[in-house]
Amino acid sequence: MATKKLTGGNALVKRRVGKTDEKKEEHKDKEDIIKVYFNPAHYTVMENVGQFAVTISREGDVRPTVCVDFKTEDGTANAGSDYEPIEGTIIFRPNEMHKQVFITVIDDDVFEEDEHFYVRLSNPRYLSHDGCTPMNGAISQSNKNPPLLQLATPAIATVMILDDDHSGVYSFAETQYEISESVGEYRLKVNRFSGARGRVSVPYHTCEGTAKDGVEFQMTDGVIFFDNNQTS
Ligand SMILES: [Ca+2]
Ligand SMILES: [Ca+2]
Ligand SMILES: [Ca+2]
Repeated sequence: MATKKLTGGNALVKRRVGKTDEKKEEHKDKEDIIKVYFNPAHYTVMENVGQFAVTISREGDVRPTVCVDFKTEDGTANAGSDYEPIEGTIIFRPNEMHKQVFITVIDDDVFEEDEHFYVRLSNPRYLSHDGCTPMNGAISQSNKNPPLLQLATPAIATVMILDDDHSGVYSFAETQYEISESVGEYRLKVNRFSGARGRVSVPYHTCEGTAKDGVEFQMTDGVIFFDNNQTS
């Protein structure tokens, strides 16, 4: 009967409570469906997070014990090298509305793109005394018409792993250079530090100071590239 928790209720619905037929109608709308889903569906974690939790929620009648299976699934991230695969069954006991599944992310020293994987729910079902019964099977003698139990959207959670293996910080080797007018072409050294992961492009361009373009120097711009592990 307690439907306010779920919908906020409105006056119309509240007034109906008590009338058998109308009550049944309301019952059908609100309590005759139990939904399980991820809440939220998107998670973003650092590669060095270690363990983190995804949350699964149950909505609708909170009295019966229900369970649902979960399983991780590769996206661009791979089980065994980027995260530890896991599968199992979550059980919602009476009055439990939120459950967590803990997943371990594998840290390495390799520069990677940010990668993702999935956690999928399946096979929601009632829990009988001797274990989980098939989906929407009878719960017990006391309830001949158990609420419909189903997965709701999102039944798949996406986990984004942000790589923490740094691609580096870039600077000129010196803050000032003194060169003679007759030097011709002069090359400046650029250093990469605090990480050297991945191939990186660094755009550059000259700007006028007191020296003017076309008079004291020639404007130039371009891009320099650092290969993976290249530091200068
Ligand atoms: Ca990784
Ligand atoms: Ca790392
Ligand atoms: Ca990495």
